[in-house]
Amino acid sequence: MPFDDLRTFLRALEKEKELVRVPFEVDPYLEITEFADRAVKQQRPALLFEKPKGSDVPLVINLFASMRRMQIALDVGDAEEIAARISGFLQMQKPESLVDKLKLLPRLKEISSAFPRTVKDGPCKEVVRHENFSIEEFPILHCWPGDAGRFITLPMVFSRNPETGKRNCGMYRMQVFDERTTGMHWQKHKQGAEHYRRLVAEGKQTRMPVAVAIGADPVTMFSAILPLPPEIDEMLFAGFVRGKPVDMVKCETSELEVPANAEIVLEGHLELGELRREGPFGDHTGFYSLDDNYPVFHIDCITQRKKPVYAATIVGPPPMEDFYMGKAIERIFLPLMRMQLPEVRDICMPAEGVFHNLILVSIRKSYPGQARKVMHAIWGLGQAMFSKVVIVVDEDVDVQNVPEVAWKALNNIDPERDIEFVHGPIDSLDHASRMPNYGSKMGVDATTKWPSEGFSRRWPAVIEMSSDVKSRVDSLWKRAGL
Ligand SMILES: Cc1cc2nc3c(=O)[nH]c(=O)nc-3n(C[C@H](O)[C@H](O)[C@H](O)COP(=O)(O)O)c2cc1C
Ligand SMILES: [Mn+2]
Repeated sequence: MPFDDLRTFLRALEKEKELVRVPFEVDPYLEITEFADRAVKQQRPALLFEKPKGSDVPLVINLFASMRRMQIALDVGDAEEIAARISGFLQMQKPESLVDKLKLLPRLKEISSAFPRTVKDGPCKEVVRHENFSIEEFPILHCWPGDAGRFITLPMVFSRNPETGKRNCGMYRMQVFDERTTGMHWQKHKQGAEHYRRLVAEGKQTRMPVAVAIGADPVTMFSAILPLPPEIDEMLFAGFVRGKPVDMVKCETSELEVPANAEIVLEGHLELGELRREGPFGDHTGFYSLDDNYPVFHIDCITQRKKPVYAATIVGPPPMEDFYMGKAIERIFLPLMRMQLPEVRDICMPAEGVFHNLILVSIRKSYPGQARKVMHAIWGLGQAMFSKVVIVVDEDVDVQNVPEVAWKALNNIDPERDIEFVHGPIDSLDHASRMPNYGSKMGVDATTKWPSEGFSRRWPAVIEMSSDVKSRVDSLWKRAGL
């Protein structure tokens, strides 16, 4: 059964010994970060701080910070199960016989349960405040010593595309400026920023309504970070993954909708054209991302549960919680990538590459130059465009095994011949590119080179022991006392 809200998820985690309560006072200023950082690196349970200093609202962190917790969150034995369900859809055939048609029925149910439902009311409306509120009531983290202030780190930010009316939900951090004002750190390439640009270009209104939900059922929370194509509603995807529609409820002050089961909802608006310095912020690159100008979010109304739980995460030197979320995304999106790039066998984004710096790709090579074709396709594919280094290897290389990739790839390249540089869009968090958002990327063709690619020498085989000798030594091993 999918979780109905954050608290049922917390109960499930507690039952599985995947959640620890911290009953004494801990400071959201830096101290909770140090707890969360050590907990994720030592693979300890999620942490529920019952008494964050200076707030009556408990704080939960590291909800998704292990493979196991990711599985519980998504209610699967393995993220690959979701990938298999997606593949099932993509490969759906026209039913020929009655039996085929009957087999389709569960699929149809799956589709119908994916659509979000609009409901009249929900727990996120237990308390509605148009006045006399302050976000400083919540235990918002000051994560790292060099941060510009407190940041809301796990928000689901809702906006609408003014041209198509389609909804978007993205996770964009929000720096607290005062009791009712925050930053809105949607980077240039993200959907919230695109909606903002569309509204400015239309010139019909001066404000952009935005709603922010904090804490919900885990699949809905997770869906906010998915790199979906712009016009696909994250709430639809969440409903598909949950096998149950996401209930959405209309905001008090705008036409936007938010998950009815949310813990806390901040309703507000941006004044188009108003920008303010945001950052620095200790980011998921493991470095402080530089300060820059971003829109300002004005909060008009807070709706919440009577006793809300505040959900947060920290990012920083990897691996952090977002690595595990990213790993699940990698698994879920592989079949979608393979629709366009069928030669791709597997991909891996190692933790040290912080998603955008490194992607390892194994391919089944069938024609000359195919590794380069795959690199360029990745640079043209949604948020994979940010991949600063793409390393393409043959299908016999296990890309999940980073030492194996390093060993084989380094042996297989003639650097001047096999490395290619391109210019293009760069992740906003990259601090090394010559200018923000624009710079160079590198592709490494570490596949076996063919005569049809101009390689005329012989290519050696990888060393392997014969299997009969292996099994004989298996039996002698113990006799040797090893
Ligand atoms: C913990 C966490 C924090 C994030 N913070 C930001 C952020 O501040 N700004 C941003 O543009 N993307 C941020 N992201 C990445 C986006 O959520 C991600 O790119 C998402 O796919 C964007 O959705 P969109 O394509 O609908 O805009 C963050 C991701 C995670 C996991
Ligand atoms: Mn989106």
